[in-house]
Amino acid sequence: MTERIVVVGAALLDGGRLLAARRSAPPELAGRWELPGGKVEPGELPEAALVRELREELGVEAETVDRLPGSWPLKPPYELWVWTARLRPGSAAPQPLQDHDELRWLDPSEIWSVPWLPQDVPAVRAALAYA
Ligand code: 9L3
Ligand code: MG
Repeated sequence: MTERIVVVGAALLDGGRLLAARRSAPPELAGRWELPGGKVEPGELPEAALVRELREELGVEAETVDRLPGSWPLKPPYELWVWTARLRPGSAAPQPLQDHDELRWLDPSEIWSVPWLPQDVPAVRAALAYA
């Protein structure tokens, strides 16, 4: 079986800045920064999964905007699909509620100032074009 499992990630944008989230778990990923998100559950639409993950992980109400073309390999059987996203009016500000211990809104000039998960780097580069 080589079934792929889609992991959805958000390039959450606000005023030209991109939200980066530092993972606190699992230990092998802790300290690295990522686009927040997670696994799509069986029967779930990817965009709905992303809205759910952002609610669970960050406590925000968000909406997806555009899917970035392409997908990026993660540890098998996972692959990463990314959408640009924005906070809905009235959403709470993002907080690290689960799996993260720090959040940072990065200007395009600061994007490479944090150690991203290596597997997120190509997606972050693609997301920059939308910032
Ligand atoms: N992952 C990598 N980059 C990302 C995300 C959201 C996830 N931007 C990897 C980390 C885990 C797997 O995908 O190995 C599942 O993610 P999660 O459900 O632990 O967030
Ligand atoms: Mg996650």
